[in-house]
Amino acid sequence: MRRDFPILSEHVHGKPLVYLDNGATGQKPKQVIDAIARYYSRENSNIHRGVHYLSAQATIAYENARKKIQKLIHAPSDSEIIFLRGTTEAVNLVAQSYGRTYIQRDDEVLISAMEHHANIVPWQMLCEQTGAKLRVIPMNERGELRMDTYQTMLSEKTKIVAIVHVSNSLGTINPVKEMITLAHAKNIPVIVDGAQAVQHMPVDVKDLDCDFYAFSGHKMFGPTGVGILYGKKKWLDAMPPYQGGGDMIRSVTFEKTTYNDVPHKFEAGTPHIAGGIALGDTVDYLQGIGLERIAAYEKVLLDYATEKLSAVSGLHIIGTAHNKAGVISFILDGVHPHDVGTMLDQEGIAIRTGHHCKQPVMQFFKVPATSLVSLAFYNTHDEIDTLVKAIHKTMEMFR
Ligand code: 7TS
Repeated sequence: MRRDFPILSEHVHGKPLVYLDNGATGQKPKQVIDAIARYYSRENSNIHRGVHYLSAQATIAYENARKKIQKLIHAPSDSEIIFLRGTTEAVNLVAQSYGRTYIQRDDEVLISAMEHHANIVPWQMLCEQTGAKLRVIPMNERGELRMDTYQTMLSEKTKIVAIVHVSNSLGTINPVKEMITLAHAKNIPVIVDGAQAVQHMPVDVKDLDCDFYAFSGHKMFGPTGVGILYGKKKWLDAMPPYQGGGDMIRSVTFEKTTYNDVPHKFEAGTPHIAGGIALGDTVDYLQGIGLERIAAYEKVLLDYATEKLSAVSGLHIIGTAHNKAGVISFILDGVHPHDVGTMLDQEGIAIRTGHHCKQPVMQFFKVPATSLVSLAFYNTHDEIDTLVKAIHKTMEMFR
């Protein structure tokens, strides 16, 4: 499978690339790269307009991709799949469209202590606009949400729960299904940030029963600039448009505009057509491998990496949840994470260093930053060995 990814044969600073920054973005298989080239070479045309051949072909391809994404996450209908720019735009859409309609002064929005900035700031903005309050579900020192406290925080004031499925900085897999059941018992809708989940494990929105589910194409080995919001039709029908423009209307006069049906009501303007189509090819690719298989392999690799890294004296892993995805955040005694990143880069190893768009998580663990390894199914045991060797070399340099 590694041969499907042209970039994995690249060299960096004369060393074979070891790409361990998959949380930031995934690499692209040639099937996806070819899909983009094919679209621009042979199919390029605007969609949902024009009766000419190319426009009809592009529309069919785009709508087929929507159906593939629907099937990937087991959504009941393709009208519940909205093409957007990514997770960030999906959360902003729900915060503004649902939030401005249903959330008022003194209501509460519940998020968790391990959210990415993309699932914090849009809610903070909404709270500033409406006078609602942002409340934060705490976590323990392993990086697991405090479920007992969560239950006590759910009240008639709570108007939405926004939680991350898999944490990008700790790797924690949250018990989202249980959290959704608890919220629904009080009629509270839930949005799940699935940016770090869909590429690593099977996701079934019907089984989870979430009201909204957001994810990004680029993190699942697809193109940048395209992502998905799944929303239950009952909510999408009830919510006002997020942006106005072409494609989202049924009729326009200067006096009154009527809106298109979902999902088009939320898709104003010309979308990232090539990206959407290629995201369909990405889904084909992932399903060709099988997400169960991916999850099982990544678990083996995570256990191996955890064991090897834990054995390095002076290395401390941050985030040790029982149920974890392939993410390892760590600090090295006496070496700033930025220096770790720079030293590893010299060895051809790409990791993330910094606060990972999760400053509150770093504040909780009282560290300014960490080094972060995030795995994908194309990573190997040999690559973990190369990483561990480079970390030893780094520690010797700074001794
Ligand atoms: N939610 C989570 C859990 C994420 O990890 C990210 C991006 C986002 C939302 C935002 O996604 P976007 O595609 O809209 O930008 N996470 C990371 C990361 O871990 N390193 O760089 C970006």
